[in-house]
Amino acid sequence: MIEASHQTRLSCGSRVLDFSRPHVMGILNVTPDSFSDGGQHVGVDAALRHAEAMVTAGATLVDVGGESTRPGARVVSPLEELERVAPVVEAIARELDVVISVDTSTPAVIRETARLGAGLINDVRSLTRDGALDAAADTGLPVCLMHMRGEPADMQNDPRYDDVTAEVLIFLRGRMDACVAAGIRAERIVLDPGFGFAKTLSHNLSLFKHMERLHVLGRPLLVGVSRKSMIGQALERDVGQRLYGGLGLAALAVVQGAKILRVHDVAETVDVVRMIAAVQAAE
Ligand code: 8Y4
Repeated sequence: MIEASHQTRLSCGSRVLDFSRPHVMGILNVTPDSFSDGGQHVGVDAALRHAEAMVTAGATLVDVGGESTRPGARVVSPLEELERVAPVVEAIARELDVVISVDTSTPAVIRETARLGAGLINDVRSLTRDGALDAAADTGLPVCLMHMRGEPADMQNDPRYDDVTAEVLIFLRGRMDACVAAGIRAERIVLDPGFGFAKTLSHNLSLFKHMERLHVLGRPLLVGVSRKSMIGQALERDVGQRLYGGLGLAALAVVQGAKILRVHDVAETVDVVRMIAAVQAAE
């Protein structure tokens, strides 16, 4: 296995992640129109209970998102996004021992959730919105930079690459440079290939196969493939039948040195991670 990075700890506000082992990040959607969770975690109480169940199952991060990135999803104003996410972040920070990741591209949400106890900014737009770099820099929190082209609404319109992994690498290096220029030190950055974002099935498979090339950037990798259409397309499975495919990919990602797995199915993924660790710890 390729060693991901020599740095083994990431400071996430009041908590620290130890990257001598991989971590499982549980997905917590707080969007009323979220297709996978059907909007059932809209209430703060329901969201908190779901977060608690994921922490009990072994998640060391929960990713709270209030804006759907699904093509055709309604545009959400910054205030509406904040009203969905903030009470959930506040409740989790008060009740649970977990790193709260906030899935947002919105400067006001970055600033306010950091104040309420967030530990990581997870931006599928890699801090490209006006004011997002400065907002993230001011929080002092780590950021996850993800590869995407265009916007969620149009990203799947005929995406083309000569060498998808090389182009993702160049993009991520560029966003790292932009972060460093804005005062976000490289030590605060997590990188993500962005599976399913502006990529065909062949792009996703090739990028997955060659993911280890991204270790040249020297930062921990986050991988999000849980229930995604790349599994559906490769196996011809509806969204409810993608667990085993996703667990296979989770194992492959860990073997390739990924340090955070963003998943819906926390308990199952934690078993995969622990099983790999048991083998790797053997003589
Ligand atoms: C079924 C379930 C089908 C989920 C599609 C989906 C990533 C991410 C998303 C990712 C990081 C999603 C917020 C898309 N994906 N953040 N966010 N990396 N860092 N789709 O891969 O889960 S949302």
